[in-house]
Amino acid sequence: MAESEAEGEALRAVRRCLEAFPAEARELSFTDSVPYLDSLPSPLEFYREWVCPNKPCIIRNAVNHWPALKKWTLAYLREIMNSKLVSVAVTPNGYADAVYQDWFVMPEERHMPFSAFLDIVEKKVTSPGVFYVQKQCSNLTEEFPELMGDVESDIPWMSEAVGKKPDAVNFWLGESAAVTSLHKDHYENLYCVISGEKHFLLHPPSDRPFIPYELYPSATYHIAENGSFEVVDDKAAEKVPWIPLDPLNPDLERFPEYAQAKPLRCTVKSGEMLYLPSLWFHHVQQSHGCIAVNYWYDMEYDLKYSYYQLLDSLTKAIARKS
Ligand SMILES: O=C(O)CCC(=O)C(=O)O
Repeated sequence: MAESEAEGEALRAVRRCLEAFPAEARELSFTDSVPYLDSLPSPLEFYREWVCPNKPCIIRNAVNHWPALKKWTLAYLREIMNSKLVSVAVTPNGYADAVYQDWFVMPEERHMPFSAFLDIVEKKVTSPGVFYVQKQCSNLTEEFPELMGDVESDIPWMSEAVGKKPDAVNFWLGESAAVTSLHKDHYENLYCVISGEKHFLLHPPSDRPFIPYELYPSATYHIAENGSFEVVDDKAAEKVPWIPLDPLNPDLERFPEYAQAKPLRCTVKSGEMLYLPSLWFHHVQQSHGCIAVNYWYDMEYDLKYSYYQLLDSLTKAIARKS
């Protein structure tokens, strides 16, 4: 066999393996829906049954003991936070950190009195754009320390299970039009809903061969004086690899491989906690005014991580050859 013929055959073999891999992984590890746990797990049990096999689950009544469950109405938050300045992500379309046209666009980060933000959420005033408190830099501890007494600074059984404290504790509150585009993180994520509902669409990391990435120049939304949004080039920033696909309305002509991917969907309700394992792709929607708190525990950079990196590299290499 000539060298190029042999290379072509090798390439096709790798492509076949990558196409078969997601179904094989799914059959071994995952059910068609996210399982529920009715009681809090012991740290060892949680590590063994969920973290180690990288499987999601929803824990019922996980945070019912938090005062936040009873106290955190919008009226209470208004009273406590009042006119304190907080960071709010503002976008024209509800998508912060997402592909728009041929850009990766980040939201305008507006510093505004919390009460003014609530006026918009409660529709007492109108303002152009979609508003979402979603700054993922431990904004609960950094910007909302007044609220920390109503939740916990970590999830004790998880801290024991993984042998560390969370890197970040985030607070999320926004309009129903605010959507988080499909992405993954290197965190073990415990996502707790205080009020309202969050709707997650999930893909295991093994679905990587079906999930497209492209490189985009980075930009930020800015609102002009007339209320219209412009996309401003972040000239100094490096290009960003991001997923151009909307899993709610996938463009299967452009991304035919995605037809083979099977998303898992789940809704997390007040008092429930989703364990979203590291490297799982997630797309998130919410009911209007939903309040949530999540804990990001850094993942272990172990062999599982290295295998994922290999899958990622092979998928990219094959995509370049298509
Ligand atoms: O709640 C959201 O909108 C997004 C949550 C998320 O992406 C995360 O916790 O990593």
